[in-house]
Amino acid sequence: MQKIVILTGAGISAESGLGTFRAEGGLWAQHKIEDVATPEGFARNPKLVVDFYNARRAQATDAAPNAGHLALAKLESEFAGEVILITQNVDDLHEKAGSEKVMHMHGVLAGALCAMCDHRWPAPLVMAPGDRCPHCDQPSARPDIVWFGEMPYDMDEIFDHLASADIFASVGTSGNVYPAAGFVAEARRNGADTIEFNLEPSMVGGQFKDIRIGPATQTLPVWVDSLLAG
Ligand code: BJW
Repeated sequence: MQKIVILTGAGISAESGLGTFRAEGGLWAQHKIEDVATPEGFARNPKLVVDFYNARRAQATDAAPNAGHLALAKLESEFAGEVILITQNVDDLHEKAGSEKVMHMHGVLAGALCAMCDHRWPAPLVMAPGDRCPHCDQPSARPDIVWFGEMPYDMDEIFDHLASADIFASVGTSGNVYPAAGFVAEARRNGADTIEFNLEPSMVGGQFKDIRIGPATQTLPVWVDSLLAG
């Protein structure tokens, strides 16, 4: 049975109106990474960080999946082999499109995490600094987001999938952030065919066997239809 492992990044949600990070005018042009995407930034100014994620949670709640998300959901439901979807995105547009098994390696906007006991629970639409953990009752709730210097989720499972992938596809990610940027090398080492979908070659674009340049809403449906046609 063929196994396809797909990694998505902010680019797949761009055409749904959610901002990417490193584009001109993107999220990192508006906010300093070290202020809003590190545990140290959260310790310094929890309100700034909680407000940043409250705003993004509200925006994601209103967003709808696009043809790229829908194509990947169709692949999962119709492909005769196995499809593994790993996303760096914290929005839920893959789920809204109908994908059933999504690994959110950088966490989810819809989640809260206790900084004391690691308990995880559904976040309210608006979190506040000092919200209490329902498990240990400490005022230590934070967004369930993987910040720089923290270990992404599901890494053992992800590396197992990369070791047995026949095809590895990367969609809409700049290849700036590890460990995700290293997945193509890992998949290649294990013999997978590799393909990148992006508006331009990413930082690790040279490592892919094939590159499809263009908006994911256009390139993904074509690729999925060709895979389903056998
Ligand atoms: C389109 C499109 C369209 C636009 N169609 N395409 C030195 C060397 C190596 C590593 C390190 C190092 N120093 C530190 C590190 C580790 C660090 C790291 O990588 N730092 C780099 C800056 C160098 N990484 C970590 O700390 C990670 N943890 C870790 O490494 O733990 C230890 C470990 C060891 C061994 C194994 C495993 C782990 C944690 C990283 C956490 C990242 N968190 C963030 C923020 C939280 C989530 C959130 O707020 O949403 O995650 S950062 C941010 O970047 C976010 C994203 O998920 C991530 C990736 O961004 P992405 O998705 O690639 O977006 P962009 O904007 O960069 O790119 C968009 C792309 O789409 C572009 O290419 C466009 O062209 C394209 N595009 N429209 C198709 N329509």
